[in-house]
Amino acid sequence: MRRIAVLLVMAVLLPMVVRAQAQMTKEQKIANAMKAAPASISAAATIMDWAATEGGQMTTLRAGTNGWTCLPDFPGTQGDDPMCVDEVWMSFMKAMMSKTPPQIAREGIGYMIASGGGYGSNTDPYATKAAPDNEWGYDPPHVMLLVPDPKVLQGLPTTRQSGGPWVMWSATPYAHVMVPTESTKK
Ligand SMILES: [Cu+2]
Repeated sequence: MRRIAVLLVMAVLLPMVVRAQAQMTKEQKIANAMKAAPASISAAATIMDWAATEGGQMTTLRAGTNGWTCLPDFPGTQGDDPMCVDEVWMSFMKAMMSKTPPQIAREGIGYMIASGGGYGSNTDPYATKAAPDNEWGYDPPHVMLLVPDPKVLQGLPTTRQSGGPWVMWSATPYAHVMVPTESTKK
């Protein structure tokens, strides 16, 4: 999920991002985004592209019909982790990008099951690189869950080392459950 967060601080790296994105054609971005979820979901999903500039608008690469939205890999970061998310997750991501509290109306589901995975902080949604205290590490392909009441997350593991589902960014308004679909080791 950290991919979204990284977008916020990409302004400094923007020239690099633009160059990297230019390497993927529109068709390649759509194909990449669709790898994030089972084909039964991504086939009819709306495919959006990341905003070209910080604070800019995401653009629609392909309109969909099933309420799901897929986004391609964010090229400025290590790994290959496109995502497909439902409406609850889309609203959560917009809240993150604007640093406002998320309004989570019901349980939300997001898929990042493309092989490849990514790297990020398990404690800081806005971290862009490793720091001694931010649990930087490998996030395997996973399904992500949002819950309306964060209290129900209490007692769940909060680190990747559990090997199974864990709560990412547990001490923040952006806490969510990560459910690995492959080994958490890399
Ligand atoms: Cu994720």
